[in-house]
Amino acid sequence: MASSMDNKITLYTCHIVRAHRVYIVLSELGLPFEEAEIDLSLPRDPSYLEINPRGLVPSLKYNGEILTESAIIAQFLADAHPSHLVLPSNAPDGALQRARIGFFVDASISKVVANLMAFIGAKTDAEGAAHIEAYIEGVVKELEPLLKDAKPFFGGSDKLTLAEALTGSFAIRLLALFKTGVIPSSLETQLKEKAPAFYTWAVAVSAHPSVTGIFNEKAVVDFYKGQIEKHRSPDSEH
Ligand SMILES: N[C@@H](CCC(=O)N[C@@H](CS)C(=O)NCC(=O)O)C(=O)O
Repeated sequence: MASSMDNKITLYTCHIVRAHRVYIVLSELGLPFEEAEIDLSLPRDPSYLEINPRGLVPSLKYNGEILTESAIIAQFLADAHPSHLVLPSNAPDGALQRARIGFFVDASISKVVANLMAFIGAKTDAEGAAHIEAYIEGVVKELEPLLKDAKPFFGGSDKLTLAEALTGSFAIRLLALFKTGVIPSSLETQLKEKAPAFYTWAVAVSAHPSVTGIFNEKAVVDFYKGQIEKHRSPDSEH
């Protein structure tokens, strides 16, 4: 087991949704780290491209080793520092818990979050409304059954798990977008009615200090508002 005393951690970041995953894990593990802010509005500096040739954030330097891809970084930290986030794979039920978390995260991103992103990128309000319908269907079919035993977190846990670390940054954005009317409030009403376990889970996740820690609601809401306006504009090339 790695000790936080031995490890120097630098997170290359810009406080966006994917990097937010790594903050949640670092916060839950109580690991000290340094931040290196990457300005995504500028071309990437060659020194950053040496760290991450794709030029994306987040990246992590851990004892001199570079890791990229938010889910891989989160999993690595959880594996290197065993905790309540996830059982070791060789513990009783460890492999099974990891498979369950993996399926939940995959379904969240590919069947649910993908529809929210499509809503944001839609060219017309009608197209946007169809993606919201698909979002609700995705939650009801894919996630609601997996959250029936949440207490309030995945798998009956009273602490955040790796499932929340990898999806909480999306949940808190969803709730912020309801609250501020960027997403039609009918989505919230429908989720409460059709997917109460998901809704209750999303509220609990979004209130957790490890999830709220770096979250700047105004910046996030302004960003998505701007994206929606840009895509819906008649001059949009997208
Ligand atoms: N699959 C990558 C995606 C990372 C990613 O797309 N990051 C975005 C910010 S959310 C980025 O760096 N964008 C900069 C660019 O595309 O130039 C991960 O999960 O780490």
